[in-house]
Amino acid sequence: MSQNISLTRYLVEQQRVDGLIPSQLRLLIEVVARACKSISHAVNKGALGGVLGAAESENVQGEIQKKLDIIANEVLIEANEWGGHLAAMASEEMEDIYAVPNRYPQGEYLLLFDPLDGSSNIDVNVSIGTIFSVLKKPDGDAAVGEKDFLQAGHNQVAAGYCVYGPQTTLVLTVGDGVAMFTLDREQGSFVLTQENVQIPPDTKEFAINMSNMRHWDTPVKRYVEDCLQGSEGPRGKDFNMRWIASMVADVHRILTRGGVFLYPWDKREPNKPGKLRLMYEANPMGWLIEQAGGAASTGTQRILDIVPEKLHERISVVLGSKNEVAHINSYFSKL
Ligand code: AHM
Ligand code: MG
Repeated sequence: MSQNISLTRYLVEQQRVDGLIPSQLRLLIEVVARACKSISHAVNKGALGGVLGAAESENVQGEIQKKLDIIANEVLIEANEWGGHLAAMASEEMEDIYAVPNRYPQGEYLLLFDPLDGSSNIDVNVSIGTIFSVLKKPDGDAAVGEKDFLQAGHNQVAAGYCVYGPQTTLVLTVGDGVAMFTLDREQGSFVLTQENVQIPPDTKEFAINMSNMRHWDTPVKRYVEDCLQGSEGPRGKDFNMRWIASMVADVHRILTRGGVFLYPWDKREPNKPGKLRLMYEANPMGWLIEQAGGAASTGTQRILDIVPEKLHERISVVLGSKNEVAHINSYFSKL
């Protein structure tokens, strides 16, 4: 693989040769990547940097924030607010949108992120990550507001994540397939390590938090029960299970070797459609998965077609290998 193509060169070529990325968007992606590099350094230092443990605060979702959640959120905001490429940002860690302050030029893009996904894994030295999604602010002179963000996922113009694991890897789509870049710490830059990522359409591996089984709805229960019966059951093959509890790491495995990931609606909080957030978790991951030839649904509907009603909307998520997602959807349609 071309060891010497940096993220910068890749983006310049996408802009110049393919005309896929306007310059503001290229700048935006580079700034997000720089912020991820800085978060990666903080993650790497761990206890030595005093970044582990809980902060004394809760986020809008009522979840206890970890110190690294807050640090990552601040890094992303500070990196992105002054460059002139953004109109506003939204984050899992902030109740309201963050409009770019008047002292800086306003750009035409909207950036959404989950600054540190998989927070429960921070203190135990397991892979975590940053997820991001980019939308265009709808035309019009009105000041930017939350309503500008409420667009279906198929309107995304860029999406990606950075996984902080044994390697730090940035995974990106601008609508022309999926590319992976590994952080070269000696060079200080992300280097292209895989292009045109393709997910195998069939799989024998599923990812779900099995401890919630008694809370699931019938279609999900039936699907998992059928998988567990392996070669003796209706699927006629043995399945393997993985659950990292960091969506970034589970999705990274699926992009690498296939599989399906499910975080379905369950009865614990029946009024919420699921645990994961639509706009900065399901949409960017759903688009990456589709761009790699996979599928992303709620069980009954394509995730990218959902028009959000609020910023922190939650959603049921089924994504991964195309034929397996279609098979899971069929359990829902049998109801
Ligand atoms: P977070 O954004 O607060 O870290 O929560 C999202 C995470 C996902 O990364 C992961 O798939 C899921 O929550 C794990 O949930 P559970 O603790 O039920 O296993
Ligand atoms: Mg998250």
